[in-house]
Amino acid sequence: MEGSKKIICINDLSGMGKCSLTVAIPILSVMGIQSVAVPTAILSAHTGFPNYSFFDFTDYMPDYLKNLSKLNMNFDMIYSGFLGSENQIEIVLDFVRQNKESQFLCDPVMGDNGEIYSTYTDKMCQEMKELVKNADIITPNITEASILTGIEYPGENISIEKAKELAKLLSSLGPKTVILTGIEPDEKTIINMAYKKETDDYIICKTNRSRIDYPGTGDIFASIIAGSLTNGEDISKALRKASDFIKEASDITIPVGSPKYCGIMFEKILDKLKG
Ligand code: PXL
Repeated sequence: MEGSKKIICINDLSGMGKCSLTVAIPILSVMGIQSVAVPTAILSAHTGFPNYSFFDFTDYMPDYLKNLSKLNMNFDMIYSGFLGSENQIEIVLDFVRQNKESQFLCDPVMGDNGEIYSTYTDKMCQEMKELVKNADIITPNITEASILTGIEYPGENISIEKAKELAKLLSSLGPKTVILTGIEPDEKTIINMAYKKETDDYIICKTNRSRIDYPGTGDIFASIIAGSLTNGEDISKALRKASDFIKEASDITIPVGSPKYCGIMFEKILDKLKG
């Protein structure tokens, strides 16, 4: 009756940079899903650019979410990404608790390459753990996995055995499915791995690594996973789709020589996500 499937996308809107809402919206649309955008902050460009403006949307979020709820629509999934303040994480947590019938995919965007983002405080890390506890699916990289579990950052080039331990440890925090991203067992390979608590099984998706890692690819990855799972595809198919898409878009971007912060030219191959 309500038409297409719907995913609530809680993320920032960055004008330049191909990340967050500006990738989630086109990706979900081409996958036949309506994205219901909930901005967390509005930036002229993401924070990796030489300069940017930043408008924190936290104060507007409770009223925004209250009004969305009053519409009595059925939202298939809530998908959260970049969150900018303690208060914002609490607002998202409340919303998730009030909408238990929707799947919750939490991409705990907190850091990269062993570094926590400068906007993150200790209190925000605690709040993020609480959010993760309430998630059905999480998609951390190894930096985020180490922050969430409290283990020392082991670097990206961990063994598959170590990655399996880490994924299982993360699932003990609450989520039924953990997708650990960006495992680099050697220079040429990138592995995205899923652990399903219910069946105690691991799905390993290996891809040839691109020469350059671009910002925003984590958001593209999580958006494709959200769309694919909402469309009823299994985790193995979702992982393959997301990993291959990012590899292909990175490979067409590298020869162009654009600054890394401009992200990957995913628009050129968006149609591959159809059907
Ligand atoms: O996930 C990438 C991202 C999203 N949102 C903002 C960012 C970045 C990466 O730097 O700055 C605001």
